[in-house]
Amino acid sequence: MEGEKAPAVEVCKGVNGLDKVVLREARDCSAEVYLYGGHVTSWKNDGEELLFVSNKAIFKPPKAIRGGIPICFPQFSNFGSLEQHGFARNKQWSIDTDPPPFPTVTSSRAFVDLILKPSEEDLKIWPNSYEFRLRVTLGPGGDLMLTSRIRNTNTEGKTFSFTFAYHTYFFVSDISEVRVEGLETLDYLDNLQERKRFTEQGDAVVFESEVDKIYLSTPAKLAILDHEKKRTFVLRKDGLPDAVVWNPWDKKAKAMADFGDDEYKHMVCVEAAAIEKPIELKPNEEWTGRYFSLVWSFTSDMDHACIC
Ligand code: TA6
Repeated sequence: MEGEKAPAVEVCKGVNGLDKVVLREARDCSAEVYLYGGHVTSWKNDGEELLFVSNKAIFKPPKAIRGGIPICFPQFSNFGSLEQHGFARNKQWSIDTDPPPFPTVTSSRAFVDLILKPSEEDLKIWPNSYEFRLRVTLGPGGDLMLTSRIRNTNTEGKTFSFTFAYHTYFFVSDISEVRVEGLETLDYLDNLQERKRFTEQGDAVVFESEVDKIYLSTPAKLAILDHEKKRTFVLRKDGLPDAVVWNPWDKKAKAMADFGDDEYKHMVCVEAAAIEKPIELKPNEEWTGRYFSLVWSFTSDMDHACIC
């Protein structure tokens, strides 16, 4: 391999021998996706990690990997009778060798198509036939895009509905220096107050204690400012009207076995989601949920991002 350029797409073994796909682009940009959970666990620009994965994360089914981008499907949190956050994040996905044409033309070579379909066992838990296609693309500029296409393949005319989230864990330098912008004046459900509905009063979401909020009908663009690192994550989402903001803070951190006591200081979850209005699909209908993020550095005299 000496001197040879690393391939744009490489299937290899990861933690505990689990299959993963490594995507590479110029400028030392890369991403890693585990087939277990269809789970992105790394996204780097200029060799620097941008996603948080706990040092105590468990890479062993059936436990979901703590960090990266778990996919919540067909249920977000406990919005239903299934296990917390549904089952897609603890299922074995496979590489989709024959995906249907992709809606948008991509200039990137660094992408992978994964697919999840229910087994006979799964149908006993959630009696719906579906095809869940996930494309993970690492753009030439280091941006990361996840595109989910979920098709109802029920034969006996049955409609199904689901809720969904890309439960992204961003790596931040110091949570007390972080602001999430784009959610001001919006209504949210507070998971710490029996999901009572409130309106965001602040001009940004900041963190001084545990936060667990579901923002409703948000703009398609949001931003996460990490002042200490002088960088901004710009998120764009399609087909995902809501956004969840979560930081467990100290007590919840201590209560999670697969999370370090102080790790809450270095992560924030900002999740593109569809929760308030479940997605309903008739047989043969398909839903697309796209999530895109890029990162850029801002100069010290800027006190907020322009997410125009
Ligand atoms: O997205 C926020 C949230 O729903 C929180 O309520 C918290 O439970 C978090 O997800 C983590 O959930 P997990 O099942 O991964 O421990």
